[in-house]
Amino acid sequence: MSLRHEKEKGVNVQVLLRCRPFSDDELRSNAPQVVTCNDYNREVAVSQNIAGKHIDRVFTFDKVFGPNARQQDLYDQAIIPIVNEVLEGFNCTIFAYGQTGTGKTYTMEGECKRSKSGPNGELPAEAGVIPRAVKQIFDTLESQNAEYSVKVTFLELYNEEITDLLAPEELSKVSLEDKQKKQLPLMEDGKGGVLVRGLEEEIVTSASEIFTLLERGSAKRRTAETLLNKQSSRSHSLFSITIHIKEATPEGEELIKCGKLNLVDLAGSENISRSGAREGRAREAGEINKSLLTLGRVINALVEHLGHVPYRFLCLSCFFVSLLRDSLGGRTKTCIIATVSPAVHCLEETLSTLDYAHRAKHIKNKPEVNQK
Ligand code: ADP
Ligand code: ZZD
Repeated sequence: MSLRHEKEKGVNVQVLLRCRPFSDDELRSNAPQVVTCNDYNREVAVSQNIAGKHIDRVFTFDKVFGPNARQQDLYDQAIIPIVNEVLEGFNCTIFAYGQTGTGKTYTMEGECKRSKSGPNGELPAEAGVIPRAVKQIFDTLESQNAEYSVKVTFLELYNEEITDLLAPEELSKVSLEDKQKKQLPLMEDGKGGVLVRGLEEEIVTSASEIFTLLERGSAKRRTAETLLNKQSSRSHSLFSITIHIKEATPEGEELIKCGKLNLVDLAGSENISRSGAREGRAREAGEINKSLLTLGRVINALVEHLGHVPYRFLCLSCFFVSLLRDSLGGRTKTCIIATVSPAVHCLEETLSTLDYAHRAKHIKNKPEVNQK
């Protein structure tokens, strides 16, 4: 599609589906398989037997990654082009959406069971989107003859609270009474968005520096989870990387392009309320994750073209809302990676994830390059 066309018509949110392999436990218990992926045809089939009747539902997505797809396959086929657009000066957001235990964190972060990286600075095979994107960005910038700067932030949202995972202070000092004080203040950025004041924005000069920060961030998250008794399935995490590139136009003028990549690992989708009844119960229990509730409502409203999109619904964390606002129907290019399990015991959540993800395909954004 031509750039002008994109600007006028908007581009759809890109929706990918990834199904994880059976876990060892599921294999041991001979869990029946209900999800079948056809990566080539971009189709996912869910089959179930109800009262002796066999029912098949088939969904088509922009891309489908079955249980055999490796981290590198997903990255090469779906993420490389997005990161290239960030390097061209677009804002892009990638969300991982799905039930807890289906591979959101595996997809976004990955795992490094043994060494942090292979020889020659190569990433481990299990590295996810975040480390691969960082590597692609620095490899590209270092091969170009341009001046650049790179900044990263890494934060976590739990209920209405933001934790800065890069802030240097000792987490052992964080106590429950201190928690209030550690909340980051939010302020308007004057452009309709919201900024987190006091958020640690680390300027980094190499990929290896980012890995040190990631290590700090994930250690900090683990400590916070234990100390504050958090349920990680209820928190969202956001890693973002902002790039400024100074270029000279053929006329010798200076041009600054600014691209930003947001990588969001959403809380488990099973926490999203879909029926009023369930919401009522959750509210009684006083445990609604407001941000999550709203993501579902935002998707619904956008898909149904309701005049009023409830971004501010329930006065949830403004920062996350402003990210959603821009990523679902705004100026950002957005990709949703929906994750599911192949096993029968997840069937209900799998169908709900597939339905939501399928609906999100209709959301359109109007991406614009940021340049001065
Ligand atoms: P979530 O973040 O959605 O709760 P995780 O990323 O923690 O889920 O994944 C749950 C488990 O499944 C982990 O042990 C992870 O290693 C494994 N897993 C998830 N996706 C894959 C995959 N595509 N290939 C291999 N293992 C996976
Ligand atoms: N998923 C792991 C972290 C966790 O939950 O702790 S894996 C990647 C992105 C953001 C944060 C951490 C990582 C991760 C890592 C693990 C340990 C120390 C540093 C970073 C990782 C995995 C593979 C390649 C690079 C980084």
